[in-house]
Amino acid sequence: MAPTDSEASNPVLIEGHRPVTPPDGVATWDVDPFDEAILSYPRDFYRELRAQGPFAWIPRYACLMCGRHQETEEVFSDHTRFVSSRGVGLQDFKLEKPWRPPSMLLEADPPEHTRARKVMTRALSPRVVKGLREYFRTEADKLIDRLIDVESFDVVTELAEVFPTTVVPAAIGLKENNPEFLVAYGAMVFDTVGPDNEIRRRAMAKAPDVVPWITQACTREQLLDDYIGADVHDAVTTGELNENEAAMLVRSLFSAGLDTTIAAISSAVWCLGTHPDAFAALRQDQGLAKACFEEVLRFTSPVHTFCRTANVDTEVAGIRIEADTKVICSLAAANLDEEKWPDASSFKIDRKPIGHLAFGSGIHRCVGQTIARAEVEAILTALATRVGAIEITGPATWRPSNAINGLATLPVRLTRQ
Ligand code: OVM
Repeated sequence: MAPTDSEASNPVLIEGHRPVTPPDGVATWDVDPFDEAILSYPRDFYRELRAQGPFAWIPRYACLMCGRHQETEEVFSDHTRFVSSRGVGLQDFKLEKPWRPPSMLLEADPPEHTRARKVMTRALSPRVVKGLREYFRTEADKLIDRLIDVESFDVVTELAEVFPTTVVPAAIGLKENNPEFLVAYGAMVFDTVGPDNEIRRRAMAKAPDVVPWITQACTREQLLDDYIGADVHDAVTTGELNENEAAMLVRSLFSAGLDTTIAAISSAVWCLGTHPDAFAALRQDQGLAKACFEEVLRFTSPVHTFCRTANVDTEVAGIRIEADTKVICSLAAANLDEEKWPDASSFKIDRKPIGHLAFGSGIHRCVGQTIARAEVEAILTALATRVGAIEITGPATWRPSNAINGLATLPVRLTRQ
């Protein structure tokens, strides 16, 4: 049975079910964190958010928001007080119907989450990723070779989108790939974290075409034997999952595994293009690829925002948080917190920013991070070994998304070394 990702529904706010006044000691901040202008250039907003205190009250959405490292990590990692099963966007699944059947990983709590996570951890084990590394390296080398000495090309469409939408479906074993639909689906997943704004509606406009295709792509019949997708479906044979649940977990691979790495790869090229000395250091020592990616994650936060919902009356940093309160966690603001990272607004390739929140923290911490690392390190290594200079040839523009921080366009020229 396929997941019944049925018709998309817009959020319907049910009044009176959520605290509508700020807790004592929290400043009210009349701002829209999902405003396109803020999402396209968020750094000043992040600084103001941190300056508000541990939390700010956002009256427009009747939510708390945090962006200091300490409190963001506390909220994000405590799954007993701050649950995910009520959705990780502004919508409270207890009150409003989600646009798709909730993810068994992202939008779940223990014990359901634990059961799904166990299957996914096995399907994405170090042994599996080790087996993909050489394939990723070969594909990255081929792609970079093709792009070297091209007058100018767009990193987003010609490199960052091409690579994950080629190698990830291949690793999953998807029989009939459709990169355009996979990218469109990623936009739906992440833009529905936000309110019913233009950004969300634009992404959801493609749902009638894309959702049925994704639903089909997650079924056992569409997946080749002996690849990651079939490995997930093997959990049906062992009795750990039913068929519908296995398809839902494959859906998580498509949901979480593309938009995120597309943003990460384009941001990595942007970081190196704008910091030639960092690129020179990477060329000198390819061993820096790992550290470089960690700093790209901290500096750019491919997922900038997810929410949690307080399930009990509690307290964080001396602030009372009432049960049913949504907390918007700005992972990107936390990753730029000067209190945590000296000279936080500088990109330092050898910083080794242990404790960044780009992969989240706690029990939901990115289960695919080893595969993400293998992908990005393959691209960084290909650049370091083949390219002499990354020259940005036109304006870099950022794509306003309700949850992804990624470029819209990045024109560059790569010169052969
Ligand atoms: C999922 C999912 C979707 C988006 C992101 C994510 C970052 C997971 O459907 O399970 O993790």
